[in-house]
Amino acid sequence: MQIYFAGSIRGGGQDRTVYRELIEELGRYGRVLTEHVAQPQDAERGMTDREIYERDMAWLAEADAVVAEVTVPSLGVGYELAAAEQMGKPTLCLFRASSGRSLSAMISGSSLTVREYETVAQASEAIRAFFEPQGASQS
Ligand code: 6K6
Repeated sequence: MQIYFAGSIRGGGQDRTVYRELIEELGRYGRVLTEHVAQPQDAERGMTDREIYERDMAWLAEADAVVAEVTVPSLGVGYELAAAEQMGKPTLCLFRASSGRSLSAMISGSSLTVREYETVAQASEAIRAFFEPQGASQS
């Protein structure tokens, strides 16, 4: 399972710690192609914007599933989500309502799966339900 994680970079990096925790959780279900989203200073080293775009779109095309943290609004994440929807990728959007922000209707009104969470434990449960829809009751 190859997982494309999307989260705001130039849109604002204030949720980077949350991204790191979500990426760690996603690692239980497959290989996360975009771990750099939590460490963008490493990602940008020596790469032009064109190279970043082409690499990320190639990874998106390769991915079996997409998980996006959408609390901090980001043009890049919105673009990736639209592309993922066009490509028919199973996609989960995670949103923290306690942020006081309103999620764009272009995301909440789309056919993408959107789940609200407050704690990382709740996000982990939403991720589990996304990857194991039959329920992991056989513990
Ligand atoms: C790093 C720091 C400032 O600019 C960068 C550029 N580096 C990027 N490296 C990797 N992926 C990127 C980069 N910029 C954007 N992306 C992709 O777009 C990621 O996959 C994110 O999910 C998304 C973030 O978009 P913005 O618009 O918030 O940057």
